[in-house]
Amino acid sequence: MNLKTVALAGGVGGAKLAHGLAQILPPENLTIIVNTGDDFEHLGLYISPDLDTVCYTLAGLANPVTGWGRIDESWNAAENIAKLGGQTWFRLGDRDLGTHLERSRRLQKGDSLSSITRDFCKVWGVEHRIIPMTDDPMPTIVNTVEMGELPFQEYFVHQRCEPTVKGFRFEGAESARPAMGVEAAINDADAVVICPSNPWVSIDPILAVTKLKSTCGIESTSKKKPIIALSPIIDGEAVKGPAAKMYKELGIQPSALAVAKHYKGLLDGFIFDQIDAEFETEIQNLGIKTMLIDSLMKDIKGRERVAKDVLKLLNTLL
Ligand code: FO1
Repeated sequence: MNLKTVALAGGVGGAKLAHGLAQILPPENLTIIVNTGDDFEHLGLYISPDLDTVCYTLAGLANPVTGWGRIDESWNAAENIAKLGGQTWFRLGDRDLGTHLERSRRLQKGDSLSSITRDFCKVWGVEHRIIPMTDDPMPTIVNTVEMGELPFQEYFVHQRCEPTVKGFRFEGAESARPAMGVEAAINDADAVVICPSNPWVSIDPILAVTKLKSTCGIESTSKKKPIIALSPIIDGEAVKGPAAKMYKELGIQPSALAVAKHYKGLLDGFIFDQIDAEFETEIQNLGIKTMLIDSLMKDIKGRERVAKDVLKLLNTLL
């Protein structure tokens, strides 16, 4: 059962499966590559929401209600910023601010995002490797009907995902290099797991980092390592976030089938919720091995259960 696995993850949904995998795989057998397309500069600080969500989740420090930010948070700084007329649409708690202050300080003195993440994980007691997809800037830009191009957090938080999306751009993708350790982790892995994150704005950026697709053996002729994905869409809806709304706005009916097609050509296996059994034959006809499960991860037990299902499917593909 001890497969060397690389997991590709974005925010809250991806962090849940990564947390489940970290419960059953030892640190030397699980590396999590995280989207940094949501990163942005705010209040003069460099903020990396998906990295923090994955790190906090594996450290047991994540706010269990929102999935992002810290548990046991206080909001004194934010209250003071509001009184002073500053921006508080992006909710930054006092403990979370400490992370952004120290990360920003170290980035300014020239440390890489991946080295900072490694050091923070040590302090937070996270033994599994969590690596940003790249140490280079690669901000996701959301093109919308009503407001044109928006930086990701402006669309996602400030505009509450209300604008109609027309497309996405990953600025700097052509020159962004995989962060230290990313390619080696994928090369050494027995399998790759695409976590149930938003395919458009959490997983596609990771796959857009130069060479990552070929490193996954997706385009090269070398023996392809099995790649599987867990659907973030259940019964036509996203468990959390705008993924289903994005599919609709891009003219695609949101479903587990739409997600399987989204990753066309990459997948050897696909896990989706039993409520979507009607799509099984069509997904199998894409040449993909399927597994139907109860894919909702309501608590740590659920995360572990789904992670075990992922490894079970992977084992049939090796
Ligand atoms: N999401 C929100 O919807 N509102 C917020 O105020 C907010 C603050 C925030 C602070 C730190 C952090 O790491 C994440 C935060 N998020 C917030 C979530 C974040 O926008 C998303 O998790 C990702 O960027 C998309 O997965």
